[in-house]
Amino acid sequence: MAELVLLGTERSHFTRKVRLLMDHLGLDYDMVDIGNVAEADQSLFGENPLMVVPVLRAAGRDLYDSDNIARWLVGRYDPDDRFCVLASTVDAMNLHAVMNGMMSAEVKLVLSARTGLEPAGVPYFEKAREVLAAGMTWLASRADAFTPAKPGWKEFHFISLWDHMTVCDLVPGNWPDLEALAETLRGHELIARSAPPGLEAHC
Ligand SMILES: N[C@@H](CCC(=O)N[C@@H](CS)C(=O)NCC(=O)O)C(=O)O
Repeated sequence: MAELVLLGTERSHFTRKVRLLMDHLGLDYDMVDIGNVAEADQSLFGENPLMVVPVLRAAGRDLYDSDNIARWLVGRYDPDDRFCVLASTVDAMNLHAVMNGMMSAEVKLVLSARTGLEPAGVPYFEKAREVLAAGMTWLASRADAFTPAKPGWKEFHFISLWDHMTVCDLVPGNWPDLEALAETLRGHELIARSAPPGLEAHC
């Protein structure tokens, strides 16, 4: 086993943003696919009491939460923060907050359906769909904030969100600027490498 072990799944968007960072940092790591993230078995998640992935196993410790993991990796392996993980402008922080929130809204919709709770028509889940639509409008109006020719943390975050929404058929409507952004990002070999299973069928 490598010194760094990432617990996650091939489809998990929160895991993918960390994988993209690790791949771009050139880190040697093993990925352990934990299977169904809807399981209520804490031992699957490196004993993370929140029972979510990703979890990074490093130096004998388990580290929880994608953003914590990214910050830890930068502190240890990339002091110059080449991929702008630590960007702290209001615009950068809002961008990440919105993308994280959209990813969480997706998790609600996907896992409710997976665990037998049909989301259609339930106001709580309808709000999650509204969040995806409003978030998409918000992101589309800021498409020029992304630099697809030189991907960094915000582009890793965006493609993780977008590809997952695509695979899960959750993209509300047409977003030409964001689709073009995603296409350019997918053209980078290091990004294409971690594409979620099933994406080919949509592209
Ligand atoms: N804030 C967490 C969110 C992680 C998360 O929600 N992961 C999803 C998979 S993409 C999960 O494991 N969900 C299981 C559940 O909600 O029961 C992070 O950034 O790591």
